[in-house]
Amino acid sequence: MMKRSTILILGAFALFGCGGGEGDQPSPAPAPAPAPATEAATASSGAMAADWISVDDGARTVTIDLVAGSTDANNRWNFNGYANGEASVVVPVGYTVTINFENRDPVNYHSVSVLAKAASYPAMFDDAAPVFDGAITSNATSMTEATAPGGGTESITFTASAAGEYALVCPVPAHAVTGMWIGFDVSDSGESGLRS
Ligand SMILES: [Cu+2]
Repeated sequence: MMKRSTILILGAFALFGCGGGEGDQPSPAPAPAPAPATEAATASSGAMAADWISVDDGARTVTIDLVAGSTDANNRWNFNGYANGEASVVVPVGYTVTINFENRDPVNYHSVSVLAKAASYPAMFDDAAPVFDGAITSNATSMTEATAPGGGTESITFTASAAGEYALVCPVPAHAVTGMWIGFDVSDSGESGLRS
């Protein structure tokens, strides 16, 4: 028994060793074209163009047409159909960002503030102060005085002065805790667009 097992083990070792030796040799087959793999990598990790995000690299500006309640996703408590951080707007660091905010929810007031990214947000905000000066709509924590339902609008402008991961959050009570926020990434690589 011992002798036969030894022979089997040696035989298996010889097979693996032989295979490894062949693998070390240069392959005669032509290398696959690299283009498809490169495109796939870009699509899965990079930001894509979106028709509601306009970037002017010459002027170093980004204009975001941010709409609350444009779809019924998350009970209309969404930004351009996204909630729970499932998408992120990406802007280059140092750019001037204008958010043209519109509330198409027929019922609820909404708002937006650029806050530090977090795993979750509280139901009530003592302080929804934005991370960048001016990056908040008026009366942002009010259920009755934020941007009005049925088409209310407000524009805000600020400078995305520091690279990092932030979020566009609605600080109206109970909205952010139930998912009314998306990511807002300030890139130091010049990348811009929508990552989803
Ligand atoms: Cu809201």
